[in-house]
Amino acid sequence: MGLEDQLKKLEQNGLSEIKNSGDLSKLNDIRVNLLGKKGPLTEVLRGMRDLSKEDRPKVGEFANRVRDNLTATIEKRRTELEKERLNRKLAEESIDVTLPGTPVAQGQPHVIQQIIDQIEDLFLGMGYQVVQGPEVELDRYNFEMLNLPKDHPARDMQDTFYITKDILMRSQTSPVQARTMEKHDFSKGPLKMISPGVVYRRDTDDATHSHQFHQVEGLVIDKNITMGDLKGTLETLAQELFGDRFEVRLRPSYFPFTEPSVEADVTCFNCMGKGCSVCKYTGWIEVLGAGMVHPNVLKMAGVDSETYGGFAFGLGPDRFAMLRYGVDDIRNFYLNDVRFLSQFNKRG
Ligand code: 2U9
Repeated sequence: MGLEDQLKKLEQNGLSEIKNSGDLSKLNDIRVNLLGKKGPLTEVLRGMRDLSKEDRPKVGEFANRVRDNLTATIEKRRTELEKERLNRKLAEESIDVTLPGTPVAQGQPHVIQQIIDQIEDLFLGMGYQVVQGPEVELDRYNFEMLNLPKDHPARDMQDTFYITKDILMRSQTSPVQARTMEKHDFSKGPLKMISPGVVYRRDTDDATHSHQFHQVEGLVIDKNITMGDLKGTLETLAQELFGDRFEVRLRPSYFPFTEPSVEADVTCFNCMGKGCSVCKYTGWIEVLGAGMVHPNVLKMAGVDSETYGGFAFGLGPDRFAMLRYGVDDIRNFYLNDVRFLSQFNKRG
């Protein structure tokens, strides 16, 4: 068979192989087989050496046409196959947007944090700053500066986790107020702050005691602050947390850092003051402690107690949460059982 016939046969075979190739990798194999260095076309071209000078250009031209035709046909088939592959992919991967999605479990802030957030929002709205401080504290800020010197009997009121003689786990958030008051420049205006956070006491855990719980304390220092300001502030707080119909009643009490000191009761949410088992038939529920800041506390923080004075209060969000949701064991808040905690999902 002459070279031209060989080439024709090769072309025909090649074209039919290309036409029948079902996928891109097969097509590539065909290309390598037909046109590669070891392929039949190269082989035929090599045979051109034996042709006469006159025949060579003619056969050469013919061979080039065959190669170009095969190359162009392979390219055409490749485009077709790529299009087919894309169409198949689009059909397979089409998304039915009407199908229901996979539900994603949503978390929420811890129930105690939800109460703290609500208190923060209220006080931020009244121009207070929210200040946080260290949980590992110096005895000086936790006790001394709050009018509780080393020999003070009231230190027994709260057993404390000591780390060294001078360093302890804070037993209240008051040291944050003491630190802030010490730094505050009163010539620039009053100090209005709340300090939410975790505190620690050496209590044995039971239904109403936890060695770790939360406090939110508030402090206002300015000229001419009165007990009326304190009562109004506490009423605003009670109405924010419980509702408009709630009243506040102050009873005398004692704290080393305030004088006079008071305990604040709020109308019982269960019987609205009529008397029930929740409020032990008094119509009132004790919710926080407060008072006018003791002059010693002001002096120790370097504040002129003749010119400036103020009020402070402290409350326990754990107790608030127990009252609001009827939780009878404080330990539930610290066990991190999602079955318990997910009940307080604001998103419903
Ligand atoms: C400074 C001056 C005064 C903070 C106060 C209370 C009264 C109080 C307790 C209530 C329940 C804490 O959560 S609880 O255990 N607190 O009764 N706290 S006045 O007085 C301060 C704080 C800081 C510099």
